[in-house]
Amino acid sequence: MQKSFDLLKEKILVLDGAMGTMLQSCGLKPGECPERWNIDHPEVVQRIHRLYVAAGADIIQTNTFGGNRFKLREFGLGNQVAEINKAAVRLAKQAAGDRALVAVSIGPTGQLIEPFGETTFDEVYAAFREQVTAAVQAGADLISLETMSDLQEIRAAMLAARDSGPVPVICQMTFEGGQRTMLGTDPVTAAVVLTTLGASAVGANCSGGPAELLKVITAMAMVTDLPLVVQPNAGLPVLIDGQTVYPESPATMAEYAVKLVDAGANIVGGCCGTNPDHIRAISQAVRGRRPVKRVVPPVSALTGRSQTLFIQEQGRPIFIGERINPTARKKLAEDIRAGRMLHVVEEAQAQVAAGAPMLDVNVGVPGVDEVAAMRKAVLQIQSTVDVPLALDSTNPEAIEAGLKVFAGKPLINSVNGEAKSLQAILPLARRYGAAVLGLTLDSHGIPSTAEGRLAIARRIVDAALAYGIRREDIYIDCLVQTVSAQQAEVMETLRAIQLVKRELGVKTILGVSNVSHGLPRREVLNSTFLAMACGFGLDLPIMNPFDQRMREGLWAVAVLTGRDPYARGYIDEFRPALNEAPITTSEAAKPSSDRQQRIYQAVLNGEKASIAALVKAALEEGVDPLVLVNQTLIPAIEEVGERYDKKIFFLPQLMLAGETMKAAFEVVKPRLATEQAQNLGTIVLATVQGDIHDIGKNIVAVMLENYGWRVVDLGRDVPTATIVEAAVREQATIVGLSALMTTTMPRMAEVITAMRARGVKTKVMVGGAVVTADYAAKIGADGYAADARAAVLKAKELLG
Ligand code: HCB
Repeated sequence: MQKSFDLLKEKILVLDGAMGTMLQSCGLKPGECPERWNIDHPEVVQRIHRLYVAAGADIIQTNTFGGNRFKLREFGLGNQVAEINKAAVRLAKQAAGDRALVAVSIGPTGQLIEPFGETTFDEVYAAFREQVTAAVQAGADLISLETMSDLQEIRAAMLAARDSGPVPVICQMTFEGGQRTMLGTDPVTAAVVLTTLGASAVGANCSGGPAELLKVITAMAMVTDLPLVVQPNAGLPVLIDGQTVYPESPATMAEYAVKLVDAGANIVGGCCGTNPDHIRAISQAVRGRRPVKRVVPPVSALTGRSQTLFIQEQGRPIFIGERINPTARKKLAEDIRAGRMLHVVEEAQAQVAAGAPMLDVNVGVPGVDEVAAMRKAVLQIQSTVDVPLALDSTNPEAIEAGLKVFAGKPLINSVNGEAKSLQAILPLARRYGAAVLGLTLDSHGIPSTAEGRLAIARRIVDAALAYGIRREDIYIDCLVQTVSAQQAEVMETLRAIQLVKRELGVKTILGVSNVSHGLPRREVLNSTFLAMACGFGLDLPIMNPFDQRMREGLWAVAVLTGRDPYARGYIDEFRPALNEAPITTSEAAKPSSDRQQRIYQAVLNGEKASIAALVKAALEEGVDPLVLVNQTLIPAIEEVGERYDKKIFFLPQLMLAGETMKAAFEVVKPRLATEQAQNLGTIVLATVQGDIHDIGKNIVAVMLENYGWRVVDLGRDVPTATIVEAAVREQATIVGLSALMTTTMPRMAEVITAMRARGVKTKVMVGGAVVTADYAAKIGADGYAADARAAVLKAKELLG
């Protein structure tokens, strides 16, 4: 029975290994055309295929890596593309029988595509189309796009592959050092773009060996739910006695194959330097393994060539810079009309410099050839700034021109609820792997109610889904009217945002500044409306990046809507520059080892999740728990306090540091309390009412227990009456009070007065950062302790 690509749902599929290096070992000379061997030496090519099938390959790849017209032209074979590719597929099919699938191997054209070179997207598309069509006609089961470094080239190949018939397409790029392709694309961006383009599997081949590709596969696994494919080289080649040698053995490649499968790979094979021995070892190693189940939450993302912008519900909201729009901008319109694009590019650069993570591009000047203008603008903008673009036009041809030349995943701005618009735009989004912005208007205009807008949004979303566009790639603009003309409708827009998100589960977009047309001080209205819209759930505002109030307002939005936990981002953005002079910690209290230094830093950073492990490790290494408390933890929290004083830190950081201390202390505490001694008596401890600081009081408690006291810890924020009650009930020898604020210190006096008024003679010891010996004496306390050690001594003294 013929194998099916669907098998990868149940098992790991094994791809074959290298063809080129195998042909070389069979006599292919340097400079000779490998693809010609499909015609001249078919028996050799077929023998290699058979060896791979016998080694356990589920998929074998044809000898057509350079079988496109550009490459074949170099050997005078430019007019034999169909013949060579068809012959190659026939050879592979005969060798595969029903034991393996045949994938036509499609490598790069070797051309530099615009803007880096002269070759156009259409020319490259045509070359791939010719090659893939021949291979598919000859019966190729799969299309394998491989060793691509240019995102534009693999996009063109992908379109050609999809246009050649319903054959699964596996897409592989090659990454230098596991980080970026030669033209700068990172694995995440590649995966996002290829997933939206409709690949059947994405991944990487070639590169510098399996260790590098493990990083690539791990990164891709986070952002795509597609099957992952990987074909590493047998390591980085080295030259030994004039021979190119690939270092990795079959056993090592097999070990890595298992690691790659564990990282999420579904299809594993080999590239340069691998041979049937490697594939046999890989096949044996992955036999019986089932694909790892990956749960990848839907990812809303747009990309440039070398970066991905995630539109998520965390952090500062992303926005789209709106300034490349000639409406009412004479100089820009003139620049576009003249086809110069100088101001367009300057405007793009300035917006990105002002912090715009994404740009809208509208070149709709009356009378201009918008198709040519869009093409040129996109090419030139992308040559200088690499951010995702929103291609903004009412002309589908202009949109398509932009989609072709933009290397990445753009946003189409826009489609609306009219059938004509949906039919023109949605197929473009699907074809070119773009996200789409739907305007809630149709032939009747913009509905005045939120419900009316929701109805149109639903129509757009349903149509987009029917075209195969993923829900996470649909953005709805609920359109705001100007408040001066339609005041009652502004709140309807906001309600619509909420409704659309809740009912349709898509992201929302809004051109914010429309709201203020016709009114003075537009920036006041714009920034307020922006904040309101974000409060209602707006995901992606379109706005002026030069409006500082709006830009900064987005940081405030992030804090106020809980998108910026502990206001970390806000504080980073707005705190005064860090004082260069280091904050001094006394010599004696300085952490002495790297480990302690790390713990010190962890308290400063508020790393409450990792502190326990760090402290545990330090204790296991033999650090004295008391030393850890006195020389690392306490100095660290004190430095937090100093930073707070100097307005370098703010309340969220104080809170995080406090929680981190608590987590650290949970680990240290049992170690401190192991040395039990005699029972000296009972001490009732409390932080006084109104004060929630208890780190110091907790340390005092542990130390007292450690020295033989029974401690009744009443906790923090403890009412005076409760303390007095406990002193009597527990027949306490000493009451220990803690206060850390000038506002709560008087509570200590209140406790002493209440005790004495009730005739309770129990001795009282006081402490806490703000308390002094003088103050203790003034309120009639029996003792004062500056730190936990002093508290132990003072308690003993009070015991007499
Ligand atoms: Co807090 N806080 N804090 N805080 N906080 C302080 C105490 C300030 C000094 C910071 C500042 O402004 N520079 C300040 C008080 C200023 C003042 O009154 N003059 C302050 C403020 C203002 C506030 C808030 C009002 C902030 C706000 O909301 N705007 C708020 C108060 C809420 C409330 O209590 N109602 C607040 C909140 C917090 C937390 C929650 C974020 C966190 C506490 C977490 C917790 O304890 N579970 C916190 C922290 C961590 C601090 C700092 C940074 C550290 C305190 C600390 O743990 N020190 C502190 C700044 C500082 O002190 N440098 C800042 C380390 C311990 C080991 O020292 O002095 O407590 P310790 O204890 C020693 C010693 O005094 C003695 O032994 C201990 C061990 O050696 N000892 C006793 C203590 N109690 C004893 C009792 C005895 O009988 C005998 C000895």
